[in-house]
This record gives sequence, C-alpha cells and structure tokens, in this order.
Amino acid sequence: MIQRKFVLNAALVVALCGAAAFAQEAEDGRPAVTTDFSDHQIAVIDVDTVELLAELESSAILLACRTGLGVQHVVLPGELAAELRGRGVVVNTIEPDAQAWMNRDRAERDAKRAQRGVGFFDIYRRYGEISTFLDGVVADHPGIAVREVVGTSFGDDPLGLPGLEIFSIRLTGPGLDSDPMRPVVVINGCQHAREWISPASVTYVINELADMYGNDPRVTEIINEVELHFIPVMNPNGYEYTHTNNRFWRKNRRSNAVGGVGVDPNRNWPVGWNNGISTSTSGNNDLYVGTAPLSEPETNSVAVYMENLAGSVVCLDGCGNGCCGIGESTSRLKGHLDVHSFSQVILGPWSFTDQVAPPRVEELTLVQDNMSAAMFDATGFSYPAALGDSPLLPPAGGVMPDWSFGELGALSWTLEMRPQSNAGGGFELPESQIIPASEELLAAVIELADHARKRLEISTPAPLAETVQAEAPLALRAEVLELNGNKVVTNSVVARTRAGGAGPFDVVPMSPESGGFAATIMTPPCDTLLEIYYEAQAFDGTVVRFPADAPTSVFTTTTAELTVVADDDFESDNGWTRDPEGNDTAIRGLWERAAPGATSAQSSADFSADGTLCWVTDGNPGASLGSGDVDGGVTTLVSPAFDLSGADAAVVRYTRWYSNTTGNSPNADVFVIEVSNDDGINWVELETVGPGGPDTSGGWRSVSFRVEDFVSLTGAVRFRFSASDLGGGSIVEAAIDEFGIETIGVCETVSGCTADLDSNSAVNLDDFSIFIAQFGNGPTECAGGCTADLDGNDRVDLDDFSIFIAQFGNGPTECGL
Ligand code: 0X9
Ligand code: ZN
Repeated sequence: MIQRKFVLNAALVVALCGAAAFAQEAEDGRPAVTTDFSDHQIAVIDVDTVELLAELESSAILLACRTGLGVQHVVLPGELAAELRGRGVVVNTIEPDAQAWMNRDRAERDAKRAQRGVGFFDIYRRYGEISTFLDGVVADHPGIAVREVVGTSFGDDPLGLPGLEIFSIRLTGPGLDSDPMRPVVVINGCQHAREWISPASVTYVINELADMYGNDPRVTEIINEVELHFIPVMNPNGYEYTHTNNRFWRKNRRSNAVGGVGVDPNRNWPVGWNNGISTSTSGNNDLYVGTAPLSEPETNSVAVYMENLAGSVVCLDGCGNGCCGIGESTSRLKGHLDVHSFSQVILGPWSFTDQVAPPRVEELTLVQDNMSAAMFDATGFSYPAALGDSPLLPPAGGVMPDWSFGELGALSWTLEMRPQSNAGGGFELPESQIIPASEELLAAVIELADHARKRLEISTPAPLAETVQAEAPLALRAEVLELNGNKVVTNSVVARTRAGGAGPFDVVPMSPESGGFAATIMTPPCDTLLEIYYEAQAFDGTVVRFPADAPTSVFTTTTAELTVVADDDFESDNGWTRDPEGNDTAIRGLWERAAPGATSAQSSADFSADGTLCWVTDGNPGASLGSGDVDGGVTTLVSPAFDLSGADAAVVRYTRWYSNTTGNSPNADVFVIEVSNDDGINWVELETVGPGGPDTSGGWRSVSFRVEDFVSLTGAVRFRFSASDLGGGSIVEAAIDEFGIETIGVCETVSGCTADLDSNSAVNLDDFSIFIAQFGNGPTECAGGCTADLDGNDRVDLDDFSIFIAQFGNGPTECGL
C-alpha cells in the first residue's frame, strides 16, 4: 500500500452516514484551517469486502446513512481512486472534482439568494438567516412565541471564529405558560452539520405552527395545552462550516486534544456513551465520542435545558398529566424528536443496543405509527417506523433520544428526513423538496404534541361488526393503554349502549379481564340499530371516550338473523390449501398453518384468544429476519368452497397481519385478498394491503366485507390470500386468523303480544320498564301473579326476557289488531 497522509482507523468497522476518519490533518498533525477538496472526487463504488469497507471508512467520506457492503457513494482522494482501480475495484466517478462541485453548489445557492421573489424556504439558509427569520416569527406571535438562549456552540477553533448562540423557540398558548403541569415536547435539529433539511424543516414547523394558532382548531388546542420547545440549530458552528468550507462536515468544531477536529454531538450523550457500537475514540473520526458524556457545549447546554424542562412534578393535590397519585412524581417532558437526515425512517429506542427491548413498547408503537401515518397522509411519502432491534439503521451508542427516553422519561425518536438514499440527493435534498419534506415533519410534530396531552387510549381488539345476531349475547372488549405515565381508575371502564337510535345510553360496567376489560350485552330484536361507545377515567379525573368525540360519534351495528357458515380460528384443518393450482413462484416464506414466532416483521402469536395457530407465511422466525419471510415470488392460500346460495347477503371477516417495512426496500410489495364465486376459476379483488400506509408495519387488523358487494352469492364461494415479494431486498410477512362468514337472513317478526304489559297494543319501552321492575321476582313475589312471567313458571327470568325481546317493537299489526 502506498504511503498516504490519511489517518487509518482499522478498529472502526461499523459506521453510519459518512462515518469516516477524514483527512483533516496537515503533516504536522495540527488541524488544517481550510479544506480543499480539489484532489477529491465523488464516486460510486460497489463495496464487496469488509476490508474495502474498512479502508474507505478510514480514508474517504462515505455518504450513506446505511453503510455496509454494497453500492456506496463516497468522496475520496483521487490517488486512492487510482490505487483502487489499480487493484481491480470498479470506481465509477460521478464528479471528478469534489471542490468544484461544492463551489458550483454554493454559487447556485448564492445566485438564487440574490434573485428577487425567492421564498425563505426555497433555499437552504445560513445560521444567521434562520436566527433572524425566527426573531420575526416571535415578533409576529408575541402571545405564544418566546426565544430563549440555550447555550453557545464551540467556536470554530481552526478558523478562529467565535461560538454561535444555540437558541430555542417556545410555543405555547397564552396565560398558561407558567403551569408546571403542562406537558412539554422538544424538537431539535442539526446535531449533524451537513444534514441541511433538519434545521430547515424545524424552522418551517415553528413558523407554520405559529401561523396555525388561532386558525386550525386542533393545533390551537394543542398549543394551548402543550409547551413545544424547538432548538432548530444545535450545532451552529458546524452548520456554518458546511456552508463556508466543507459541505460534508458532520461534527462540531472543537480541536480535539487527541488530534483532529470535531466531536460527534450524537455520540456524546450519556446512554451507551463510548460503548463501541458505531462509536470512535479517534478525534479524526466522524463518530468521535468526545472526552466524556456531555463534554461538548452543544450537548451539555441542551441537556441542562431539557433537564430543567423535565423537572419533576410532584402531585400535591389532584394531578396533572402524568401523575397517578398524590405524592408521585413525573417528568413534564413527554416527547422528543431529534431531526436528522437522511433515510426517511422513524427510529425509536433503544439505539445503543438491539439486544434489549425498551420499556413502553405499546405506547412507543402507537405514537410512531401515528406519526408515520400522518407523514404519509401529508405527502404520500413513506416513513417506516421501528424500534431498536430493527435493521432499518444499525445501533449506535451515546445518541440523544436514548438519553431523553432513558433519563428524562420522554417518548423519543430519531427522525431521519428525506431523501431515502443518495440517489435522492443525500445530505443535500433538492431545495424544491424543502417545503414538502417540512410538511412531513409538521405532521409528525403535531401527532407527537397531540399525544403529549393524552392520558389514556381506549381501543377495541376488533371493530364492531356491521351486523350482529339479534337477541343474542354480544361480547364487548376494550383495551385501555395508560399514556404519559397516567393510570386508569379500574372500575371506571364502561361501555354505553343504546338500542333504536334514541333515548339515553345504558351504562354497562366492564370488568378487568386478561389485558383488557370485558362485558356481555344482549342485543335488541332483529333490524334494530345498536350504538356503542366506551369510557374510562384517568387518576386525574379526565374522562376519555372511544370514539374520542362520543357520543357525537359512536360505533354502530344493526341486528339481524345471522347464520354462521364458517367460524375458523385455524386450530384445526378445515380444508384450506396452499397453492392449489401449482402456480406459486415464491421459494421461501410459504403459507403454513402454524404458531408464528416473533421477528420485527412477524407476530409473536396468533390472534385468537384461544389456541396458538394461524395461517402465516412461514411461522418459523428463523435465524435472521430474512430467513422466513416471503422471497422470490408469490405464495397463495385458498379457502374451501362455501355454500352461500340462497342468501341475500353475507359478511366475510378475517384478522390479518402484514409487514413489508422492515427490509431495505420498504413498502415495495402488496398483500392481495380476492373472492371467487365459481369455485376458484375467476377472482375479484376484495382488498389490497400496501404497498404503503399504516397496515403495512405488522399488527393484527380485523376487517369485514359484504360478499355480495363483490360477487353474487353462489354455492361455491372461495377466498384467496396472496402475499408476494416481487422486488429485491424486501422483508414480507403475512398471516391471517379468525376467519368467518355469516349469511344475513330476513328479519322474522315474532307475532304475539303477551309482552304488551300495559295493554296499549304495542310492546315498547313502557312495557320494558314494567318488565324490568319485576325482573328477578321468584315464587314468593309472584304468588299474587307476575305479569312479566311470560312463560308461566313463577319466575321473571332470562327466559322471559328472551320472549319479551322477541316481541319488542311489535305494534297493532303484530299484536293481531
Ligand atoms: O448515526 C446517527 O447519529 C444517526 N444517523 S445519521 O445518519 N443522521 O447520522 C442515527 C442515530 C440513531 N440510530 C439508531 N436509532 N439506530
Ligand atoms: Zn444525523
């Protein structure tokens, strides 16, 4: 190997986002003041050995967020490019002079800046411009916006420049900003200097939210109830350096005692600090951890600021959001987003290890899925969300959200903004995308802040079916997730139900039952509207409903005469077949009836309360995420033929699982469900899950369809479930459970009016009151006669209730008048 002045660090094997021991030193070991990249080129290299990867990590700048073997964009010295070529490595130069590229890039921006009519978010702005712009936002919104000094960035040692101010902008509604009970969220940008979309988008979000206050009802409520703190530029001196000298600079601008310039702020936090996982102790390295946790002014000042915000709210009487009892304490800091680029992913804890699951997985999952869905809704761009053990990004020690989650109790994420890859512009997302990308961040911030004010989240494991059996027991189940440290008052969980669409709702207490709350109600007579909502109370007295705006919105169903045609929890073999026609092309991950084993794409268990089996695309978790997923084509599962002939209507329901977001090509495949009414010759699509959207990151989802909306009902109706992996690099897992079909018959009127207890030729609520007053009477009470004892057995019991219900709603016609 030829002598080079580049510092080699063979120990560093794992690296992220351009992690590199970059040539910053002159011959004397002192940091070079200016960086000239004219002897560097930007190239694409297919890195096929770990030795080559290590060499590039130490002597070039890798521009990817997911470094590793494979195609990499790199900035490398020309002589290294030549040497590699000499050894047979294919180096595809896309820009021969990296300095010329940077100069051009800067000149284009300067030219745009000088043009008239250029909007603030049409170009990437300098630190000073961002600071002045946000002063304007504060001045325009004096009632809700405040600027505060957080600290001072490390002055640019080599350039002899002073440290710049790290500042925050706080948004919160008027009058309440001293309320220590008010929850706090923090959003920071630009720990990493070259990730320009980060400070740009955080600045955009501050401005938008301030303008939405008073105009957008949801945002107004959120700002009135939550304190939002933004620190748009955490590393201002590093950021400026990327504008003036080196577009690829990542760290702060400290001259390190160990040599080299810059500490990686996002390796300088206390949780997992210097743990050897994507960390370096070499001052030249892009992942240099610094001399101690929080050794840097950027991290330390922000840590102090956030610790003060988190505080400790001790409940004296009553309690605010997060207090679960008098004398208990809680952190005010409920949420934190650390905004980076690039990769387009939402990364939850832990980062420092992929070996330990974080606490509060359910709440983390709920919020990150909501953020992902809101971002998708904003622009149609997919931001898959994952917790620590996901291969979306390899682990790293000493990162900021691990600290805010682990030590301050916030729900915290690294948000990697656009683009998805270097092909989309890498750290320099095209300026035309600043606004749409910022709209995605805005959507995520609104979700996070909205969550911060919540106490409880009620959900039901399955949606209420659109029709239910008339006059039959109906099991209701609700789950209550305790959010932000709050607790549910156990006996406060109720369902409220109403039959017939008018009058007050009945209260149905729900009792605790394995992981949730349950109650059973009797459904009203055939063809009656039944409305249901759920309610629970938090320790601080807040009442939470599901749906949230109940009773304005409620869940509804209609009673009918149902005939069960199929009810299959897949615990036994009921004639389902994989690939009946032999056309499947998948080579792995084929459908089987099995108990699934957990991976980050596959469920750890079937869906049914009883039993363990479901149909799943290879239930074995395998040695790695990619060993049991669908690969190489399509795998199909076909139901037996069901006889639906003679029915006017039929409902099919199933609970499905689908995940296509955990691999290197997320959101590339679909899960197709079809129906056939000619025994499997022709198929009609029932639904397609994916390629994007909320149902593509795993989780059991129950759905139902009216079969006659798709095909006419015949004697040979089949269903087909097709999961495929048609693109490369995708991890695809699918499963189904709890399959059922019911036909819907015509409501039969039960004639007779023995239940017309007040003899007015109608069986109505008045009769019901009389019935209920006698309910439970036995031989003693009925000695003198019980009008409600409809079957004449000297008791007013459930049998009489059935008779009563059967006649309920009858009028003069049915009463034979
Ligand atoms: O490495 C980092 O600091 C972050 N990526 S970046 O490309 N912006 O540098 C990721 C940190 C969080 N990582 C995980 N949660 N695995
Ligand atoms: Zn970053």
